[in-house]
Amino acid sequence: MAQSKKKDLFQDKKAAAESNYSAKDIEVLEGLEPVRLRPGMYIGGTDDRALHHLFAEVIDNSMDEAVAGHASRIEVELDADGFLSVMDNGRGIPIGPHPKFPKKSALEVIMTELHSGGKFSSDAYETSGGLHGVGVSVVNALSDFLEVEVARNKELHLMKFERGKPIGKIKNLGTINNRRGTKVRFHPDAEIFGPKAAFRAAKLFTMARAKAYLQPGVEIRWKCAPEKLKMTPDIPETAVFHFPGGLSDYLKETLAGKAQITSDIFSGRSKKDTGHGRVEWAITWSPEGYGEADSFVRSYCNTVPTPGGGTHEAGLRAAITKGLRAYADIAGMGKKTSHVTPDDVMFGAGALVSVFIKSPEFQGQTKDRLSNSEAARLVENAVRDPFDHYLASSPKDANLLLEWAIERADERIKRRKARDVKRKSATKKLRLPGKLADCSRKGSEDTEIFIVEGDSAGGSAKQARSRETQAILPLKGKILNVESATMAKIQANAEISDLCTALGIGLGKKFELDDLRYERVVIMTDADVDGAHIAALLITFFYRYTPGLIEAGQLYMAMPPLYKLTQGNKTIYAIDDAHRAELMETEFTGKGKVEVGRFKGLGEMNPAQLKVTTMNPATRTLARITIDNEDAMTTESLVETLMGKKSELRYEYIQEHAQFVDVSGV
Ligand code: 28F
Repeated sequence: MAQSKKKDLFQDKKAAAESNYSAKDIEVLEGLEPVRLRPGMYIGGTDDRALHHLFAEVIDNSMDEAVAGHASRIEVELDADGFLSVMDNGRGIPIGPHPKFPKKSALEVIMTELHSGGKFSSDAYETSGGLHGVGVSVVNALSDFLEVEVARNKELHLMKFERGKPIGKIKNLGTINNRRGTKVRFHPDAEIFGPKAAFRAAKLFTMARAKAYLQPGVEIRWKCAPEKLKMTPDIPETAVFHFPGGLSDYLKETLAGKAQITSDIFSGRSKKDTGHGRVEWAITWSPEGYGEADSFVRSYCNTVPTPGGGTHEAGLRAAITKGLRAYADIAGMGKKTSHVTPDDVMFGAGALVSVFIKSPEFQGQTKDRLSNSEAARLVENAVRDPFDHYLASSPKDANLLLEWAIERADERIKRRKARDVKRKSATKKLRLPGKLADCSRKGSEDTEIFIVEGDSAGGSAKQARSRETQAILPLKGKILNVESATMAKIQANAEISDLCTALGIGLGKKFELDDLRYERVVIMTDADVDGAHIAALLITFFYRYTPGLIEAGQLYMAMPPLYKLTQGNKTIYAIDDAHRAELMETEFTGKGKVEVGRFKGLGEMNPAQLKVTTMNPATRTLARITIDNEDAMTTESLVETLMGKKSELRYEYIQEHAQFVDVSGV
């Protein structure tokens, strides 16, 4: 969107705020604007992955028609000019007047209003993947051109859009006899995705094929212009995907002839629909691994991939682990399997699980993890009995699988012992930053590293710590703001490379939680504006380059006290104003004045005070940093707004939130 236009929008909103437009007008103003202003909020970014999310949104709507039994064929076509078409032979998007916007057709509303494809509000669909994302109106907003054809009641209708705005009215192109359904043809907007952005044939091909595995009844036809296949000659110009064997076929394709531990794949689908949804699964084990990975688990909800895993995967793991343990007990191997964990059982597994449930909830930074707890029960209950039968009916396979899991457990324990020794010896070899005061404990269990602001605080922290389990890394001033820095700049930054060396970790894809040299990473900065800024810079760094550390719940903030309260020979500490008020009420008798001292910074505290208030696990409080999975898109956007380059977003954020700042207490 042109810069000037963006300012206009702000001016309009500001003007609106000042000249009290009614909310209705602002509502009308917005329409799809928020989508173009912050695409990251809706499709997780504007990179290649986000671009292909547009295709997912469109085909998911066709898949919903197929899963609901109204469509049997979907056609996907990538043209030489970069336009992508998806067509189904379903009922066709309704084109009558929309109940809420009588002047507009249902089609126009669904294409131009956010979240208007609301399939849950109607009983048109039992389950829907389409609303897992954000709906086709988002695709419309982010396309410089989009046209939709609806063949319904033997009439063909056409409507065109540019960047989400209708170009003319819906057109009736007359009678059509041999066709029904919906076709969407669109081109991603270079203003959003950049001039070089283009759909990749290989990715579209793989995504379309996966959909066919997930809905055995549907046939998906692929067509691609030869110009789009230059980079990937192994992708054909045309193909037909139709897999009656469902996930079992999918898994066979993935295995591509790999050796298996058991004689065959264990697969199935839930029998009766208990009203809680239905499940399909396929699992086998291979000693060859899957490329880089030891195991291969792919899960889906209403045909939508859930790369972040979730409760359905947990249900599968539970059923397999409990089933194998139960078999071991019956076979008199219970003792030998007591140390076997679900990770050991799933090591080498190639597993697919696909659930169909009514109201899926997704979590994770890109909303790609299923969080419905009923999905775990649904899958475990569906898989457990058939798995018990599978094991009982082929004891040879069952024993092979059991031995496999026991070997994995033994190996894991050996590896952990070796790693602990390596860690300690590596510390000697590893060029650790000189300023790191490391802890003496061998293993990482229950050890922690305090990242401390400034040398003076670092000094008293080194005296206050427990040498056996607590390491101190003093930082000089503010670290680089990674939100607006290139990877090259980040890798060249001395403070950040010292931090990574001390933690023993790599960045981004190189990050392995197992490499972490401590169990907890604690940010310990002054409780003032500078300290807060340094903490924000560090948290931004960890969020962007080692999110796994936060998701594992291993990043913390120390909570140094703001106040020291003394009455006679009683001294206690308060971490903030509210805590001080509470302690004044509950901890002191009426007799004698209570001295209130305020700590300006960590350096002001003597080691004994720092230890008891902030570092000693027995007496301190730590705040664990978490990503708000409920609405992680907000986290994504908030980090971008507060730490990113687009100052106008910060301006708007401060404007919107300024009124909540309490200036009285300054
Ligand atoms: C290429 C993309 O989007 N296909 C679609 C339908 C069919 C219906 C529908 C869609 C909003 C609230 C229902 C028709 N008749 N392909 C597609 N096919 N949306 S999107 O309805 C959306 C309404 O609930 C449809 C009867 N019921 C539903």
